Amino acid sequence: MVTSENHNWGSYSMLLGFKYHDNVANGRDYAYQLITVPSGLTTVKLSFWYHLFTEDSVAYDWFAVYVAPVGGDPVLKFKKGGVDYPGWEVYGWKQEAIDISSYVGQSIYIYFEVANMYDTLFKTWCYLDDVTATDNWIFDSEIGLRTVNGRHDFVFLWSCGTANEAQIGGISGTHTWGMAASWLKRTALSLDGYANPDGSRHCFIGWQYYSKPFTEPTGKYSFTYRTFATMFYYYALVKGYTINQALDKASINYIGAPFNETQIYNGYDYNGFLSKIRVWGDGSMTLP
Ligand SMILES: [Ca+2]
Ligand SMILES: [Ca+2]
Repeated sequence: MVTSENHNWGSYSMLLGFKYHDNVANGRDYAYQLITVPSGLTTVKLSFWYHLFTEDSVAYDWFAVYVAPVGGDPVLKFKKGGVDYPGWEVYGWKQEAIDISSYVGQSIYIYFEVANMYDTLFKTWCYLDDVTATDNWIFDSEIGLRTVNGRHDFVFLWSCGTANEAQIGGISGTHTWGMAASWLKRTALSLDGYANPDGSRHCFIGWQYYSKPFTEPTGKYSFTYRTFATMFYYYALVKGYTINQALDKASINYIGAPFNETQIYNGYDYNGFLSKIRVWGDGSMTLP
């Protein structure tokens, strides 16, 4: 069922399983979607967010995801079970991404399933939200494995969701999460490094929620946000301005107002999400 009682983004999610239905021994509640993975792509990932509730043990009930090529057998791609009997566990929302690059050029069924096995005791159900299949994924944790500690002092990611405050990230040994932590290998950053530069000589710029398309006009003449971003780099790298000065100069010339008077700094609503550029760390630094 579609429900508004628990969701990750937006107002709704899909509820699978036996929350409102009597338990069925060896019952499987499922939903599926046929998609075609376009040929010519190299890295394609299926991403989804799930929130699993279970009263049962890992051996008896689970949430699982299968991929089945048309005319082929389903292949188990993800499985998450409960806790040891007599557990009662509420997991938070979690994102999972499955590599489906091997299905490029094929049509596949994607199955999401909640299984209640063997008996009618102890219910299990799962909410599912934000299912997407996209190419050219870059994972924060994979970046963290490939970046050298102390090497990256400035990073600007013009991409959705790269600077949501709850996702500034963290570092645990070689494992990192969040784009800022994965690139800069640090999380102690001013959360408004434009208004309050922290003097750390480390700066991460990203987008909270939705980023502006490069092709979108800024409102000044026929300039687009591509021009703004390009000229930011020109002022920062060629002219030797500080990050803040380069943001302001590009903003005045190609958006029509200082950076802190623009909607990309102050935020604009997109699909109910306050979206904006976030400057974390030291906006007063200059780039070598
Ligand atoms: Ca939703
Ligand atoms: Ca059960």
